[in-house]
Amino acid sequence: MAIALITGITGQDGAYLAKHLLGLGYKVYGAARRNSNYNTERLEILGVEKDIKIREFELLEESNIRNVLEEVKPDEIYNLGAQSFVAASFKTPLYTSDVTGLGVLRILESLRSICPESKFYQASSSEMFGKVLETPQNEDTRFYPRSPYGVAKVYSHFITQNYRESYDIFACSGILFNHESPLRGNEFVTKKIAKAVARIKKGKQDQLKLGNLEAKRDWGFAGDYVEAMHLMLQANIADDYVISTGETHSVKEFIQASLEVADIPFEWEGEGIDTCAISKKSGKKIVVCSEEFYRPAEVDSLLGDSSKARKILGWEPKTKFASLVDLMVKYELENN
Ligand code: NAP
Ligand code: F7E
Repeated sequence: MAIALITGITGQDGAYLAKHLLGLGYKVYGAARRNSNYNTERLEILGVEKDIKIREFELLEESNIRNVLEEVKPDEIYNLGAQSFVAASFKTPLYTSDVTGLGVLRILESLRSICPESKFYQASSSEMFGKVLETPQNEDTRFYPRSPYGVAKVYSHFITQNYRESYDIFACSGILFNHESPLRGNEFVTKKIAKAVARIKKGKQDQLKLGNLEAKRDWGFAGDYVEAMHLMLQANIADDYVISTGETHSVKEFIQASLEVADIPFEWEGEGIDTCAISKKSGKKIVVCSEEFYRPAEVDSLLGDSSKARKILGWEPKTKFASLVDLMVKYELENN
């Protein structure tokens, strides 16, 4: 039975990947940092928490990483752990660089001496493209990160590549574009919108306050994207792959589609920071913009070209924008 170790097991992708690998017959170890108690809520929602062996794991602590690798000796390591919220990275740039950037080097150094045969997956990000230098973005597009998070991911991307080339480690990076699900963290824009729209529909919330509605993202479904992570480690050659849907939509379009799914009639008014959505029923503003949610530097528009992954890995996204919005808003209407 193949053994997989997943860091960031308590996060969105950790839960979906664990479920996917268990389904394929893997023995799954989940690496989680010590809190007052482990946040296993997402694993419970997917019904897999009892099948995963949790090990204490802190990306800031190399001795701890070494101990886990010595005990588990995984065939495959999926490094999904990170300070992953871009907005927070402007407030904690050093911490983000340490966890999201240097944390990867701590794993690679430990892997190199303890289990050099382990295959390694690094969670790279479309945030590395930032202020994009070409559209759509593919594996050859130059990086231009726009946040401490994006810069840390560029570091971890290149250090992964460097260990592959220097030490012949089977190390891959998946350059994943935004991927969402009902298990997405509450602070990310899609979950924030889906949750608020359901609450507005039920009369539990009056208004949704957001930042830049013009930003565009290539949004996919996390359940589809974790399949690509696994496929990368099964390929003959270790390499890097863009994973995306090939469609881009603005935050405003996401709101519009969400309000339509919840059957809330509305109309847009104003422009830029004065944009708001007015309920046709109550005449009140149900969506407004606030300076508070704008970032010091923005990634305006992302659109991925995943033809390499489609060709070599045989991967393709099954869930497109409309279905993603539908599944996220309906989940909130049923469970919120
Ligand atoms: P997420 O939900 O924020 O999960 C992040 C995970 O990292 C959580 O389990 C968190 O643990 C853990 N973590 C944070 N700091 C840690 C530390 N110091 N030591 C050990 N673990 C730590 O993120 P996600 O959406 O699942 O994304 C997974 C990975 O893909 C991340 O590396 C992210 O940067 C990257 N990525 C995500 C996307 C996307 O659209 N979702 C796109 C591209 C790349 P706690 O539960 O204790 O906080
Ligand atoms: O923002 C805008 C915001 O925080 C998307 C992470 O998983 O994907 C994610 O990073 C857009 C941005 O995701 C609000 O300014 C407007 O333009 O959902 P987000 P992100 O920053 O794209 C990448 C690929 C990762 O790797 C990251 O780990 O939406 N926006 N108003 C807002 N965003 C938030 N969060 N909240 C707002 O109120």
